[in-house]
Amino acid sequence: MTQKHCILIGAPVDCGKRRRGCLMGPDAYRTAGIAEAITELGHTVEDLGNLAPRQVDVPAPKNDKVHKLAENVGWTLTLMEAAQEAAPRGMPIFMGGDHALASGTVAGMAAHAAKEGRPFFALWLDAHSDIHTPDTTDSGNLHGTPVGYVTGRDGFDAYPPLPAKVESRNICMVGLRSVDAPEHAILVDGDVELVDMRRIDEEGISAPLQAFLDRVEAENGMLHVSLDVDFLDPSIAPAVGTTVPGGATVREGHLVMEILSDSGLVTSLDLVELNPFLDDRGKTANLMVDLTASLLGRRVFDRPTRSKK
Ligand code: 5AB
Ligand code: MN
Ligand code: MN
Ligand code: MN
Repeated sequence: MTQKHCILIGAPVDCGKRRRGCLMGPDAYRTAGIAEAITELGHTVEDLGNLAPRQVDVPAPKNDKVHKLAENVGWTLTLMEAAQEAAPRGMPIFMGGDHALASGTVAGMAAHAAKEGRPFFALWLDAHSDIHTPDTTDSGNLHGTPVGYVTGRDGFDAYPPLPAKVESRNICMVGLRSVDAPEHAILVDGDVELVDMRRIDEEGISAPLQAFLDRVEAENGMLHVSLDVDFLDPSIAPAVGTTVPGGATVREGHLVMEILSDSGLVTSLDLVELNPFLDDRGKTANLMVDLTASLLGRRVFDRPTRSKK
């Protein structure tokens, strides 16, 4: 694959939910050798270290369950800016941190695409749809709301105005198996591309993914990938607070990354929800780094592996 300049951005966001530990994520990826793995593939790496949230004051949320609104808004501002700063220089890899960080990274990357005059697409690899708003969330955990924010849903008045709204038809969610009722209501009437686990069981993971990538390519789009640890089955990726059984296997995870890599379409990546406090001897951090390596071109063989007669 063509050489990339990868920009590692530590986003120790831990305010998107109540269970603590995701703030250790960026250092777990570093410990698992993310920079070395990328360099080994012939790319260059720059690590910007860990960022900190902007300090902001916000009005009290209407829904009093909402947890740490000001800190979430502060992180959104920081990361929206960081994404736009890094994107013109290379491929940003946001090392989370919980999924609340995607409010900033996705909004920032969408703003960058708009500046470039290119359509923006997002691939959401997750057990959950994360399309709540601060008004619809029952848990009050804002890591369940980034898709709601970036698609311009109402209820985000405390957040910065979106520089560029993400078109819901340009979002593909893969791995779905836990969707709350208010999210379900929005999704069934909407045009987000939905690939739930049943569809993966029946059709395999490559056909629906390839169909989405064909659209990105046809429109010369920029593609952001948001990889939530809970996309993967908890038996292979235990280091996450929101485990849902029946997730993607190791091979499905790698296959997605290999297909993405072959497409050459990915322009930015989130690695989110890793909680190293819950890990088993670094197993999940190592798997996330291996998946990142597959996305950046690591292969056993270049295809085809079968010898021609
Ligand atoms: B994650 C739930 N829908 O709103 C909620 O891990 C879970 O970033 C959200 O996908 C999970 O609390 C957020 C029940
Ligand atoms: Mn998520
Ligand atoms: Mn999730
Ligand atoms: Mn989670």
